[in-house]
Amino acid sequence: MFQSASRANVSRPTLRTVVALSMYLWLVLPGFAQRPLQTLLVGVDRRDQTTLNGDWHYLVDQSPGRALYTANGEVNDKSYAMNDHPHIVGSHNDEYDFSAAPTLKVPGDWNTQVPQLFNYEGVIWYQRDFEALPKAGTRTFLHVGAANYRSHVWVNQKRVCDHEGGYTPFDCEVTALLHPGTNFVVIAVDATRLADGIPSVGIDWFNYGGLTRDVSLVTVPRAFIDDYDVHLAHGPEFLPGNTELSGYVHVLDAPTGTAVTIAIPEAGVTATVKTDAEGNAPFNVKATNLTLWSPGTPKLYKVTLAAGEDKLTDDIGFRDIRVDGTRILLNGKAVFLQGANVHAEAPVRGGRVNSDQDVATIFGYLKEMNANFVRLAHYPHDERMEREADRQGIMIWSEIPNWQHISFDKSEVYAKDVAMLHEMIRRDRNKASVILWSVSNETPNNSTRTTFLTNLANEARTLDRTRLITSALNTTHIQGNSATLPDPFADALDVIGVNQYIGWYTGKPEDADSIQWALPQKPVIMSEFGAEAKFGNHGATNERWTEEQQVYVIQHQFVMFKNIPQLRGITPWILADFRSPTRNIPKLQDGYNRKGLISEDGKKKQAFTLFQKAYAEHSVGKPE
Ligand code: GCB
Repeated sequence: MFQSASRANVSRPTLRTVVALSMYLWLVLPGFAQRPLQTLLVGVDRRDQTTLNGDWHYLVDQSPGRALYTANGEVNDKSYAMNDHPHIVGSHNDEYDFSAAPTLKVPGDWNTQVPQLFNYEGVIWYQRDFEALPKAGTRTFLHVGAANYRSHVWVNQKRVCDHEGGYTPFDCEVTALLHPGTNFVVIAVDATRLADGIPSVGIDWFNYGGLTRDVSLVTVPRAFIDDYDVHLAHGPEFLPGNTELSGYVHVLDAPTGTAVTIAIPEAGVTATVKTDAEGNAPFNVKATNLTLWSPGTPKLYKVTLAAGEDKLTDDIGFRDIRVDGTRILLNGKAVFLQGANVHAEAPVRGGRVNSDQDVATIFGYLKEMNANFVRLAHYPHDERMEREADRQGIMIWSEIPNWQHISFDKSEVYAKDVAMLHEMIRRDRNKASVILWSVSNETPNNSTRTTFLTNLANEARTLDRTRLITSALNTTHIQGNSATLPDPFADALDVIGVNQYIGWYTGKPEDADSIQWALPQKPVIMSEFGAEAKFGNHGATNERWTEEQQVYVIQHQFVMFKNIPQLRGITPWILADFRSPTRNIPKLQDGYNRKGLISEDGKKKQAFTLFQKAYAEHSVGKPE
């Protein structure tokens, strides 16, 4: 999240400066959110890139980060980042040799590539050479899809950026540092969990470390399109037949008045607008014959944006999502979200999701299950997920990793959250599939948290007025057969997510049948529920860890759901069993959270079929 420098030749603002700036902007200028804190390229996968995926040499930085951090915790610029060749007189390096070091595949977590690194949560240094032929009049960025959790990047011995946050992309400008021929990049990735990190130290998923997503070089003209937003105009109400598209194209470092063209040939759109003094070119255009995006018709249009020497084409769908009372309306029609939670862990292969194949496996399951919705838990996933959802017509809940206990009392944590929110929204705001931005999961109900998250929800709203804001809450109060949600943070949300595990963590499965929920008059998604079962473990419905009991718990949840009038969607926890080091019951868990409808090796439990049938029959919830 924190890019302390995106330009190699610009002095690096300190973390404190960025934090102070965010806090200032948060307090003084609530509408500042239109522009990000630092350069972050949008639509990178739509540009010509030089991939840096493949084999990178690596060194494990022992105990922990001995080479990376100085005694007072600063990043050491004179360490392995120098990539000095050993044993050369004057190099003072008898300690390391990247060229002889083993390699890791990028993208990829280190944990599942090297057995000795399976539980490693410290610093690893990555290095690779690359060829460059810099062209006059262009700029080059090093793009990192995600690296967990903190990254420090050097190109040809100069630090080009630092970033905090394991699930969002960052770009470091390297233009001034490249020379024709062989160059090199060193990235130190630190997977250490931080009390003031997002997420914080205690998580119920696997803390995969490393350069977990694609890495590439992106070359653009001097003035270039770094950000854009093309969406169906979003007025106070949905107007059937509305074909007005609006948004902006931002051209970085363009002179005022630079012409920007927006062309959508299939929708009869060609428009030219001009940039303002900030490089921003807002637009409003009428399309003809627009087919709106929906799960039934996931129509995407080729949208070509051009400014000066820059040009790119994206595939964008247009749709309207809003709340009306307790209903969620997609293109003016009430929808019920039939989904599942998904962690970014590749079923069958194991490890962090990073390829088309991993994504195809997950979407194969969702489609087979008859889902129209997915909650991407608990952090932004690989961009391929949103691309595939756009193509396949699956709606998305996307979340930043404010998971349970976060240091809500610290302004620097708020600043990290704001940056992370920007990165998530900026990357995916042109994906029709994303309908919900979630700002948290299961946070404690106190005023510090409520103020923090309310501000964050408002920040998300300022950034993107065309989507709904949600959070998963578990601050329910269940007594006898009455259940309430006395959580003031619900007031800040458009859609309320409720996590509850009646029949597994609390009470008996049958308790659910008679529970009456008194919930705010807003749309509600039952965002987590379920029970653990080991695939192939059979027994009575009251026997824990059996597939039969998992089904039984869910069947009683279904009874309860019929009694929640404002229920507008469900996402069982979770599509597939996933690694969680805290789940340690031998033979049953063995390091896995077993609430999956599918085992980690792709075997479907009985509960999968239960959802598949219920979703085919639309029997769980009905739009009004
Ligand atoms: C939850 C959390 C989720 C856990 C799940 C569980 O409430 O949101 O991250 O994995 O429960 O299995 O306990």
